[in-house]
Amino acid sequence: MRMIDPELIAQDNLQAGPGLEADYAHLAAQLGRRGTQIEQITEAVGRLRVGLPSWAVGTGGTRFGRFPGPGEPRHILEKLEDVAVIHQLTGGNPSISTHYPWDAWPDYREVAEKAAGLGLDFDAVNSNTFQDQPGQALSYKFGSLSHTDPAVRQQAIEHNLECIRIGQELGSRALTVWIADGSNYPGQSHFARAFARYLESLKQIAAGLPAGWQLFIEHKFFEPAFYSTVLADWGSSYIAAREVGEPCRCLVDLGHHAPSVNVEQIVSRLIQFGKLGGFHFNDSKYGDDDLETGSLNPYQLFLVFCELAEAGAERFAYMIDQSHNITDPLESLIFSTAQIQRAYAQALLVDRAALAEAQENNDALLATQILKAAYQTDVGPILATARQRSGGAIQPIPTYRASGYRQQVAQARPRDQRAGGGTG
Ligand SMILES: [Mn+2]
Repeated sequence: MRMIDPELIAQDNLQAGPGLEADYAHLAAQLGRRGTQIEQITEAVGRLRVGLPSWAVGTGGTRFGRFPGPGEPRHILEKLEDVAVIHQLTGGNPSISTHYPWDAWPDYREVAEKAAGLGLDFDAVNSNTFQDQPGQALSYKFGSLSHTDPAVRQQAIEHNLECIRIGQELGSRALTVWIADGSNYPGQSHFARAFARYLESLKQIAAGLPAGWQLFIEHKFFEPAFYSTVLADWGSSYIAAREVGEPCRCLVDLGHHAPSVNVEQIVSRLIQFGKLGGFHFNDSKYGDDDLETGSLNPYQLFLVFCELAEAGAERFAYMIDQSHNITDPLESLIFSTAQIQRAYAQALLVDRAALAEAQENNDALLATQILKAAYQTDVGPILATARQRSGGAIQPIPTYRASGYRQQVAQARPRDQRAGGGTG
């Protein structure tokens, strides 16, 4: 089932095609003179899978308020439709990451069948122990997996095991655990004892993983706890992943570090010691702003991809984790997907032999110029060609707007104030 008329995409591509062909040929010649085969880059971009979270297709919000947009999906089946539209246009977003209990549904076979019919599969399942649900026996006000009360910890562990069971029905192969546990005041929490309780809980969750599954953990340095968080930084995350063992890997969310932290170096460390699991992409200026990836700091995104590309980027799991407050979420996700693909293509253009030589010779200026030469190449024709070859749109946002999809779903989906999202 296709959500946007393929004829519209074909017509738009027919208009934009001749210009793209000329631009692509020009870029191919330019890269050829540098010894780079454009086709290898285009194929690699076409293979990159960028997962979308179910919570990002609704309007997010801030702690001050939320301004719902028209036609927001009201449940998981409608979220699948929105993700399918994005994938149809980009060719790069074949999977969805679901979240429980937000995406709870009476029959998960129905969800799996709907996804299969739309050509989608399931990324990591996400648990939620950062808020209390109606009817929940014990509260997470003072923590979940690291709570002082073993009964609260057990409840949080069982919720994660339930998420794994749902994931098995859907065909997921990973569980992502983000905890909000931490403290607001010095002295409130014993750092070591809280971390020990967290590790013990995590080991029990890992023991419940089916064969071949991964357990992703995601650090965050503050919020909602404002003095300390249990899994504050990449070092804590690495230690936890090592303690828990083989299936456990670290996720890096770009917004979960203090401003100016060298995220690309963190990525390098985690790769070097075998514990990078993947990414949550977004962008920020101040904190966990969850703005569109690459909207503020595309050079950082490029530098991150330089590390990923060197290690073989296709080994890792990628997902966008954003909150869209004033835009059409589908447009924001299309935009971010292209930014991610752009950073990857640019990173593949780095002359690695020349860079290694400059590094060995301590030629600082040449080394940084080599990176700039790749970053300053306009790889737009590569991205558009990869999209077109996958059946997507050369210009996905104009085609999306022309399709009238948002107007259609605004009619079909009466407003529900409860829908939406936003997580760590
Ligand atoms: Mn995240």
